[in-house]
Amino acid sequence: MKTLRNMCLLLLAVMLNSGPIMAQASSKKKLSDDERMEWWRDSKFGMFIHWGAYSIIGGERGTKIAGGGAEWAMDKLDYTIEEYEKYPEMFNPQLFDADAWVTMAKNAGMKYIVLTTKHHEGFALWDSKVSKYDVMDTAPFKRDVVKELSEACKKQGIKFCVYYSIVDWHHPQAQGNLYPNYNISQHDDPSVVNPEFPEYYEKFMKPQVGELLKNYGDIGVVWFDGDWISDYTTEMGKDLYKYIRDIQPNTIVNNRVDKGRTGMDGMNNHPGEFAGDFGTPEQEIPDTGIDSDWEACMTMNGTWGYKPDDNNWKSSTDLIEKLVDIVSKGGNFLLNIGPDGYGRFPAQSIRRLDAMGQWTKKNGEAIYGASASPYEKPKWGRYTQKDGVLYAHIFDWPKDGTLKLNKDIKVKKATLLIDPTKELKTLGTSRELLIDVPMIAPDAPVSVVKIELAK
Ligand code: FHN
Repeated sequence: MKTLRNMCLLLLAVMLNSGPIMAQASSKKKLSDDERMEWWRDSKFGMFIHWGAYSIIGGERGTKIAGGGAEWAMDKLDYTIEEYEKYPEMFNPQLFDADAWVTMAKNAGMKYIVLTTKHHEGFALWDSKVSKYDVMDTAPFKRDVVKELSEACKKQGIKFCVYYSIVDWHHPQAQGNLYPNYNISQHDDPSVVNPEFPEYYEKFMKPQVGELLKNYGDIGVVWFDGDWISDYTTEMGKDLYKYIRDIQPNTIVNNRVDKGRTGMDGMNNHPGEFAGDFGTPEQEIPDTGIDSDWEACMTMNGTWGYKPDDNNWKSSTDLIEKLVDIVSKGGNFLLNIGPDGYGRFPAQSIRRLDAMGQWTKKNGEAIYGASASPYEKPKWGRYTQKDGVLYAHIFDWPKDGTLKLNKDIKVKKATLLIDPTKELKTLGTSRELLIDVPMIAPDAPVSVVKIELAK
């Protein structure tokens, strides 16, 4: 009797521990839209990872070097499907270490990771049952990258998110009008449509997206791309958004799930209602704040995928200022890494992550959970605000030791963010608010003055 009882208890424990992840995800309380977006709005800073078979190619073929992003190697270096297949067949990045990747993101101050689970080349980085063109069946690697990275994120407490390309250059039904004769003027040409695309959508794409949502625990964001092909319709976008939220009700989805934007514009600008939770300006930061959720994605050099020929690196100072600029306008910053074909982050990227981590460790209070500034951009930098506190992020330190701010700011107390013990002298005049600061920037490249506001 006792043995039977023990067996029942054991069975119950096993069921509770190893129940399908989907059941775990969907049994969670359904949040309101604001609750659902909360972690993402507070996070501000995430890591984009562009990794695939193109990371072996590095944007080079013989004497040719692909212009722009090296993740477009298949298109730009004129590979046929058969020629290109040899790269997934040699994908074996023995130096891939999911824990080390996540640690680097965390140390940089990033709160979420978006991995290209399948980019335009069509090669899937997880164990897909829909297709054999994946890391387990085609590649010698035989390790499920999505599984390892999602588990490392969970272990280290950061959100795991998936990028998925709608266009698929390996799939005969989903190449859009981009391949093999890419022509940007055809982006919105509705006459160029593959009548078999709906079959790809129903039998390939949707099931693949379903796998990502059912088998890898909570997915923070589903980040679509390749939405511009004429074959993909707004009806599919709305259907897909619903499908995703039915599986994981609290997941966030970017605006490229639908057809609300013109060409490559970041924000929706077509009339009508569109699915998607946030806009996606790419390689640009809007001039002013935008009154809806948005995330600027950007490369550290000029390419998303690994490209040793591209040495046009943005400086760490520039990247820190971009983070502040984005937060001061109410957005998130999704900063890209293009690991190589062995699984290593480029040294230049690691240096920049380190520098950003040093800065965010000291100044994170002025970034995470902060919102857009109510004041116009000052000449010397940017403002962010949170809980009755205004943060002045100073890019150009005043040579005369006096910081000039908007006259409407009413101060209770001002200090340097890195030295809360020493109160700074302030003087309100009819034209501006003046704050006495040290002659030398205490925390270059961006020093922050914390201003507690009077009620
Ligand atoms: O074509 C892609 C590109 O390779 C890269 O993935 C970026 C990231 O946002 N999105 C596309 C262009 O919009």
